[in-house]
Amino acid sequence: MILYSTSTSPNSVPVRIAVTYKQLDVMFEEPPGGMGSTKFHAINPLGTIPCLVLDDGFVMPESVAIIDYLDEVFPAFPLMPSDAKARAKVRILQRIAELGILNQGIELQRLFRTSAPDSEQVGTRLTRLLRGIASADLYLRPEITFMGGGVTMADCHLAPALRFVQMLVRETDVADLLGTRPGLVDYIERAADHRVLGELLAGMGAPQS
Ligand SMILES: N[C@@H](CCC(=O)N[C@@H](CS)C(=O)NCC(=O)O)C(=O)O
Repeated sequence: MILYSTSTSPNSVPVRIAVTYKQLDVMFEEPPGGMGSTKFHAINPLGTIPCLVLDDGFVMPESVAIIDYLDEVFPAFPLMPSDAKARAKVRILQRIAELGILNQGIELQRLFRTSAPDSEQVGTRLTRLLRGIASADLYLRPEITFMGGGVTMADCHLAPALRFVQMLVRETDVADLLGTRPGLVDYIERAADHRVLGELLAGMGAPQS
């Protein structure tokens, strides 16, 4: 299998975490010709990374679908708990991290990188991001993360999403969005020391100093 991805892409890192933690035989490759290239679009018409290409040639985009697939097909080092309610808790945290934190953070970064960011749009994204952060704080429980034992699907998305927020805070003059959330700060600091999570978070870039 080939995983088209990069070490700095916050949507790719969740899948790289899953692959590394589960010790799978997957090659990490950058998109041939670069992200927007015709060559890569011929492989994945969505044009997005991560994108897993199976040995039979099937092309699988979307980080959540890829991680789900890998965890189902390769059961060793499971990313999901066996209890149904615990699984629901993991999925909630994963979705909050992806949709409520990372996606909002990426849009905010895009706005800040324009010459004159639209303040209304910035306000909307910031509000959504703060809601995502508050929700993650609410739903974070050690037992559904690496802190309770093995890495879970929640960690795959939450750790990179929080690292992305730390980097966003560093590169913009936005307030320290995690500063009032000691539980989340503790989580990301411990993740940075974790054997698998730490290495892949380091590849994304340095945290807020
Ligand atoms: N929902 C997708 C998002 C993928 C995504 O947007 N990836 C970014 C890189 S971090 C990308 O490929 N951007 C290029 C584009 O959208 O054309 C996932 O989780 O895989």
